[in-house]
Amino acid sequence: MSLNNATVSQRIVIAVDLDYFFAQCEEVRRPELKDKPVVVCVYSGRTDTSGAVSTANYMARGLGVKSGIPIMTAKKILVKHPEAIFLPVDHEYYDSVSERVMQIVRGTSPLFEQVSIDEAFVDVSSISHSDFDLAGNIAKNLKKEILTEEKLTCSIGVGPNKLIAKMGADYKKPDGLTILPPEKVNSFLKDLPVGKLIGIGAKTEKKMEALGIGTIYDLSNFGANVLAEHFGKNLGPHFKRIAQGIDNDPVSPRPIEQLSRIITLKQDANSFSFEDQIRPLVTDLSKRLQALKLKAKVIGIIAITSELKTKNRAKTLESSTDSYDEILMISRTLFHDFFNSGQDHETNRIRRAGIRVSGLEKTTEEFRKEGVKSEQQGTLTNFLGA
Ligand code: DCP
Ligand code: CA
Ligand code: CA
Repeated sequence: MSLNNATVSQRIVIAVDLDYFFAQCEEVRRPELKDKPVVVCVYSGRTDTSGAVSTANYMARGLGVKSGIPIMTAKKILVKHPEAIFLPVDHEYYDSVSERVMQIVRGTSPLFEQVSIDEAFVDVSSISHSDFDLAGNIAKNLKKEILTEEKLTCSIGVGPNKLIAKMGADYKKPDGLTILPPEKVNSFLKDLPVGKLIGIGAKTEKKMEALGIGTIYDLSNFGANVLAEHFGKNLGPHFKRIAQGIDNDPVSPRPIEQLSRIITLKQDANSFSFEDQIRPLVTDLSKRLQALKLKAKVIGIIAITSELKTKNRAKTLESSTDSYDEILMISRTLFHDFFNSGQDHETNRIRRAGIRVSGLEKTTEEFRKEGVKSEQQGTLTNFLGA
């Protein structure tokens, strides 16, 4: 009986996507950017303006700047806005912000799946008792926590599966919250253009248009055979299913592979003179490891030179650790070796320094707990089967 209830109970998934992520990160560390158009760029290095726009804040977007356009085009669009700010991407910094945000999101439930630097799903079926109102409150609290802790806004969708949750998150941006219980899914999808379906890109959208398919509703009613003819026997029916809002892909937690912290030094250094600045990173990492009940087998340092080249050094340990003292000691050795190894000290002058722990393993205590859990599950299954 209870097994039956469990299988028919409503699945509820939350999709979180951070707003204009790289550009918002830049606004967080320099709040004076907030009322200016901000364009984050991937400079290819050939000329001062060659390269593409990574992302832009909503003010720049309002003026026509989009991800992927050439930097030159963005400069032309913003020519009458001398206050506009163009910045190079700073992946290490966005990674560290992302990691902290993901830690908050994971706090909602361990049934958590990170899908990109700024995006994650959480299956909240169990913690919301399959109640969409409760799930909506969980989403609101999560938005509040990300804003309080990291000063970042995000958009969240709550739906009966990953597809609908993700479409809900995309629906209203920035700072949106769209709650789509099953009874609202059809009316939500119906009038949207097919291009809004996750997995239908511009090319497919064009092909569909040629077949007379404009809206998601059109697609949901289109003959499965004709779709299979045009898009293949797997993709055709898949498109029809997603147009009906059907998606059975579970939220699948993935193990964390590494954690890192990085800072910009108060001044560029060519020796390990900045230990005081490194200690808080080590504290932070050691606390994170302990909170996650993980230990690191590999300790590494990240050194970003004055010319913005990233260099890494790492040491593999005999036995994994989460200890502040040990991580600090190894980092110290690695930094000393790094500075002493350079034939020419100038090339080892660094601007930013960081620590990375990887080869993460569960602590034995966690293994033991998991063992107990699977034994209990085994017992439960045996009991139900009997
Ligand atoms: N990104 C990139 N180049 C692209 C698209 C994205 O470098 N063509 C990077 C920058 C984005 C980040 O990935 O900040 C996340 O991508 P999103 O598609 O989620 O876009 P944003 O977060 O920037 O904006 P939105 O508010 O629309 O989510
Ligand atoms: Ca985003
Ligand atoms: Ca995203």
